[in-house]
Amino acid sequence: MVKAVAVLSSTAGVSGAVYFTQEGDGPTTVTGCLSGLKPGLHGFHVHALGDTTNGCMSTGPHFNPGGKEHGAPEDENRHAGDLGNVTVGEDGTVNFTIVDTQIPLTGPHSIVGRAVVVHADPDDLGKGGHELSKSTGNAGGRVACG
Ligand SMILES: [Cu+2]
Ligand SMILES: [Zn+2]
Repeated sequence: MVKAVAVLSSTAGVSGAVYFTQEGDGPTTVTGCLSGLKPGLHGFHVHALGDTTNGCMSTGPHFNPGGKEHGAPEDENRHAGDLGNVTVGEDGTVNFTIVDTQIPLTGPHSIVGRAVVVHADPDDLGKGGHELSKSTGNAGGRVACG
């Protein structure tokens, strides 16, 4: 069992932590709790770089070792880092569990040492028709990362 954790920080009052576990070559389970977000959907991704020296902006684009387009977690054509959205409740908090096969914790495409980013707006999963849909899901600003 391999484990990793990301503690999120924010200049927008958002806080939380995200935990990753993977058994052997099996899927990775992601559990997290976030608070201080506005209710509704927020894009949630693994970005390529673990560099937060310039806040969330220095975490680079979505982790994309396969050179694919942005998509939904269930799509064949997606960035490895595309984990979709988290749904925040009226109290500004969310607890979630995501199980995904494209974010291993070991090997050449490991996500360890990268960054988790929570966005201001919903991720359109590549289907919004916006010029940014196929690269970022048009999910808006980066409100927390770690
Ligand atoms: Cu993102
Ligand atoms: Zn993406």
